[in-house]
Amino acid sequence: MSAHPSSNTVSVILLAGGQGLRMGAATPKQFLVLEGKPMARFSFDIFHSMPEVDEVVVVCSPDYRQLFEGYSWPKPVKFALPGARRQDSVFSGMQEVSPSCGLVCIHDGARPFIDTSLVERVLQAARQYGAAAAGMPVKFTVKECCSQGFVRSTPDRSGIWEVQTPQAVRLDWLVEGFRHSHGQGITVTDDVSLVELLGKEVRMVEGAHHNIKVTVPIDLTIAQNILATIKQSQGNAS
Ligand code: 30A
Repeated sequence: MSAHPSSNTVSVILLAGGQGLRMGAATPKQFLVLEGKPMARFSFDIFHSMPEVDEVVVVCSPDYRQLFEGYSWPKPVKFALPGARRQDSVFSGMQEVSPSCGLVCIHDGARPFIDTSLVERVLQAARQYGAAAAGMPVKFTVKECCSQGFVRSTPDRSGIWEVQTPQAVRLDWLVEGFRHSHGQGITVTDDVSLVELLGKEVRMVEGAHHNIKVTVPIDLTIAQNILATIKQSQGNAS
């Protein structure tokens, strides 16, 4: 097995380029404020607290860079411009990562509730297997429907996982994946297909139910509840 990356260093690409249209708000969802802190700063701060992480590349509109500037962070912070599709934003962030990094860890800024242990487990799996993603086994029934909206089948959901972030991959695999997809003009439609296209295996790592992606207005209420619950359990532990 030659899945081991040549370098142990980790660059994080924090995706925070969304426009916020689905939330019906002027502020993009990843910058809505939770208990005084813009959402994308929750995961940003977690990455800065981890010795395994060497730098953070924030993919966001220049209008929001100030949320990450003017502080003395423990690690270098770089910026990249968002692209039209998610994969374009990942590609844009990839241009800024240190070429000597072994692993790239991609995280969605609208997922504020990661902890160091989840990031560590994803990084560890990516070190071992080359690519890894957080996810959860789906706990609901899934239906396959025809274009008119009638149920055609009920797929067996055992073995079906919902993908979350963080995801981590060897830089050389990510570069190769983009060379491959750009060369063939492919739009990858799901979160793992770029690396899968290369015929590489992606290891799933069990994430957490509270690792939600804030997408629609009700998610903000859910996020406030999760944050209160996390704080309560931290209070109990100390
Ligand atoms: Cl980070 C996308 C997309 O952004 C994408 O739409 N794909 C990928 O294969 C990766 C790399 C990766 C996959 C699985 C586990 C870790 C990293 C990323 N984004 N495919 C489509």
